[in-house]
Amino acid sequence: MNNNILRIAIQKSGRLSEDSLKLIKECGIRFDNGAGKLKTDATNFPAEILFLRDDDIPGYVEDGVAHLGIVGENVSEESNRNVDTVHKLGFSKCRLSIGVLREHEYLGVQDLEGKSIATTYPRLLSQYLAANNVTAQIHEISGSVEIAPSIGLADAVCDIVSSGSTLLSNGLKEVETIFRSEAVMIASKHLSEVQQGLLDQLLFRIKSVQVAKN
Ligand code: PRT
Ligand code: ZN
Repeated sequence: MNNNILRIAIQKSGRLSEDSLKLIKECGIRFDNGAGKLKTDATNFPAEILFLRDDDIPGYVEDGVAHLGIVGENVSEESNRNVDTVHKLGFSKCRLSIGVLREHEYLGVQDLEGKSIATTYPRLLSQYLAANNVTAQIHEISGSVEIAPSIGLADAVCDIVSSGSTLLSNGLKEVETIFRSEAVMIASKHLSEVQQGLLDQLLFRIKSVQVAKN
């Protein structure tokens, strides 16, 4: 493998994609992002861009297949992969919250004792419950989490919230925020000296772009 280039993994298609591409371009890195491509070479910087599903990015970075990745902190933390979080990027802000049916009179986290909670974030949820001495049943499901309480599949949900309108339209209310997230840059723990130098250059450019915006 070429230890003199940086392979940067970003989300192929989703909420992070546009801002990830914009950030890379704002750093002055040029590349051809031909539609449908899974990998592209930068033309003026020793880098390659990989386009992946966000959930796969922490694992690729841990394994060193990619050297850098842009993902939500929620995905990186849930994955529990051994990577370095090198910079917070300020976009795709959201929170991981617990929601219960609107008519449920919720008095505090102890109300979750013995309840079932549907989520795609079992690790972050179990950490939160343990920290609060609550024992609840975690129902891991892969999507459409918010519908679970209204169809009797679970008493509560733990899912990503941004505006709150999805909770609302499913008859739920947000009762606890367990994690606040934004897009972050993660890096492999096994960078060559050249790659570390390239990362430093990139971080310098990212910070300059962020300062210029504030
Ligand atoms: O296909 P791939 O696996 O790559 O993408 P994905 O579908 O898993 O992820 P995607 O593109 O939906 O989200 C990528 C990242 O964006 C997430 O990991 C978060 O870090 C961040 N993000 C920011 C969000 C939201 N805002 C968000 N609102 N991720 C998901 N949502 C969903 C949430 O799951 C819920 O269904 O939007 C709904 C809630 O939104 P509101 O505005 O109604 O509260
Ligand atoms: Zn995903």
